[in-house]
Amino acid sequence: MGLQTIFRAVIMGPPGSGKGTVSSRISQSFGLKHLSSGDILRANIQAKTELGLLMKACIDQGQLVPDDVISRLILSNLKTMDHSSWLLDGFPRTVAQAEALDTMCSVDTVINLNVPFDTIKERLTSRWVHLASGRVYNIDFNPPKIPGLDDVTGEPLIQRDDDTPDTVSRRLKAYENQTQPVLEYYRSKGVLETFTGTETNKIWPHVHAFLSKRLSGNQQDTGKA
Ligand code: G5P
Ligand code: MG
Repeated sequence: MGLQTIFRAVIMGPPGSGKGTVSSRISQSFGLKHLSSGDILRANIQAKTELGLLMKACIDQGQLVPDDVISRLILSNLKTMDHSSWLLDGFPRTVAQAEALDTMCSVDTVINLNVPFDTIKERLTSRWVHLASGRVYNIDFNPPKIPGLDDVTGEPLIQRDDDTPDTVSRRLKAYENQTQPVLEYYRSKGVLETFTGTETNKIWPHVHAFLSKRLSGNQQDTGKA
């Protein structure tokens, strides 16, 4: 544990750009622990926690939840992962959140999925998710083996309440206004890595190659230490 270098990554991109899909490939290939703010919020809603009940209206309307609430939630989760490499998905989403994260640690790399809005809209209305694991499916792109059921657990899949066309539009606006400035924030720190495309399967090999290089660099650092 002590010899290993910890790698801290963030994955960004508009709603539906494939953050969840690419994150699960990254955690399978490179062993980074995947932490998704949206998955954590939805788990709270499903468990009817006080936080979940408070945040549900916000999320269903396609608005961002308050910075202080989400920052506290994510930072406390990250503290429990002190000794492992991680990949943050869905956080930070505002400059205030990025600054909050910086008070705890610096980010080694930010993977930015740059997918056009037109491509995204139709993906989200045909998305099905397994809430407990965060696994995502798509009727066209990666359908479950048995319609309506999760491949691994066989449990039922659901559609997200915020995947209706109107709410998707609002989420895209929130992304433009509140999240795009975060890209600038990380670009100025020199850690932003942008991957552009309309298909995850074409973007993925580039992400894989980039991380292979970055992570082997990390291991060399370990060797020297
Ligand atoms: P989330 O949960 O972070 P979003 O809106 O950022 O939600 P989302 O919708 O989860 O992002 P994604 O993870 O980027 O999208 O994309 P995905 O699920 O992998 O892929 C989308 C669909 O496309 C899937 O069905 C997938 O199978 C399919 N797909 C992938 N690739 C392809 C392809 O190449 N082709 C095709 N045809 N399909 C493909 O946040 C939700 C809400 O929580 C709150 C906010 O209210 C937010 O709206 N929230 C926060 N609020 C404030 N601050 C934060 N930090 C917050 N984090 C969450
Ligand atoms: Mg997601």
